[in-house]
Amino acid sequence: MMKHAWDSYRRYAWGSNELRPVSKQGHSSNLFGDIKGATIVDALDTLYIMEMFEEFDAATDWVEKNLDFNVNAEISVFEVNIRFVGGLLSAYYLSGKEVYRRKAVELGEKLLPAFKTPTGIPWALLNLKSGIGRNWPWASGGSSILAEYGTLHLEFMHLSKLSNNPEFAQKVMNIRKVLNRLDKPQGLYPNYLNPNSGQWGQHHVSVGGLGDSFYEYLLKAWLMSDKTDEEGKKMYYDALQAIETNLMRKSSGGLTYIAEWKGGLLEHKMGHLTCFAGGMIALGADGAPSDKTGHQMEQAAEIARTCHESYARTALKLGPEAFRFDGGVEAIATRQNEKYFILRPEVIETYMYMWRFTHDPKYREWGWEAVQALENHCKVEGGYSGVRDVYASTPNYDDVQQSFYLAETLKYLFLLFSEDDHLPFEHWVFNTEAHPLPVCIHSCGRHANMLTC
Ligand code: DMJ
Repeated sequence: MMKHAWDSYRRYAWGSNELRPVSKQGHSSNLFGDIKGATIVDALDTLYIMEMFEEFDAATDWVEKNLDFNVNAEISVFEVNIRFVGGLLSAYYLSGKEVYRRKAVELGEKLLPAFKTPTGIPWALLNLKSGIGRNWPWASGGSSILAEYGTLHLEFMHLSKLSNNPEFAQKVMNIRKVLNRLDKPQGLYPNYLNPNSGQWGQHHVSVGGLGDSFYEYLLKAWLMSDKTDEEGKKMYYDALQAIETNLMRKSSGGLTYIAEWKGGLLEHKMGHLTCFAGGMIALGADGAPSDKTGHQMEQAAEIARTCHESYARTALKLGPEAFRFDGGVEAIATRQNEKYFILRPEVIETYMYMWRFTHDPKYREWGWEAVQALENHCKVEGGYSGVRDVYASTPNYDDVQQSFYLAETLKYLFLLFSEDDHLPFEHWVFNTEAHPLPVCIHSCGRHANMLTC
């Protein structure tokens, strides 16, 4: 699958950000401004892990000659960080090639002006040439987004380590300081925070879009620090407790789901993005306070089951973007604009974590069902495409092969069917784009054929 996705990109869209697999041409979203090659950088570590070294070398050659951050264009700080900085860091730690360290630090430095706000909470958007930032025009009261400013921590800690420049780490530690000074409604973190006033915007809370990877990075910051970052640990387990109390519910049919919270009212909807939480809760269960390990493993397994149901209840056996638990339905999308599937990884990601922690064969069976569905309904001659309606009996292609399909979906599938000592969790944490970063950032050295700690 990786070979087909990569060869198709190489043949039809080399150097573009993404591939249009049906029309067989390049595709670029405005998330990356004029930066090019998102698929190449996002796929580097997957190629390496799958031992596709010829392809990895071609990608390295492209990065050396063509990857250029001197662009007069606005980028998404979050997307560029998780895909480009994260991808370059992993490529460096896996291969030891200096070019990746240099490019990661160069790009990190270009992102620093985003933090020039009265609170130090970064802007969502940044012009890489002028250093002028702003927020998404649609965000409540000019706010920055929790899942965006809260998903820089892992990469920025490594940037400080690799550059000997403490500024990166200071910037992300300050974000925590701002958050810890604020009152949290019911212990929850609203998705919107104004970077000028340091006050929350609308009280919307989500473990899916706009919130998701903030929670993931609290847990992983603690794990990546070799369990020395007590602040990250506390923030994660406190937040998870508030989520359990206020957002987690069980349907009458017995499916556990995580709803969205709007000023105290629940919207009984769960996004595909939220399905990553099964893996996150499993990953954190071992360190859970007050004998909650078993309870959290059960929650993780229940979320995995619910997300599997969201796939099983469709015609194509692929999950919708969001599914509901109201109006007489369970784990089914009811709105036309929530029926699409864009090759997202979160459900397979959760299967992979659950497999590693339980070795229950059902997780590999569910992963294999997803492989077959991808092969039957998303594979086209020119790569893999998302589909517009998972309930329609034949696929209507969206004609985009997302870069995260190569970075995440295919990597998590590969790891689901690999031995546990392949990137073991004691030594590696995955950033939110599935780029592995070594644990123990205090002293990274070269070990076996990989840079680790
Ligand atoms: C990826 O870019 C990351 O996983 C992010 O955290 C959420 N969205 C996509 C995949 O769905």
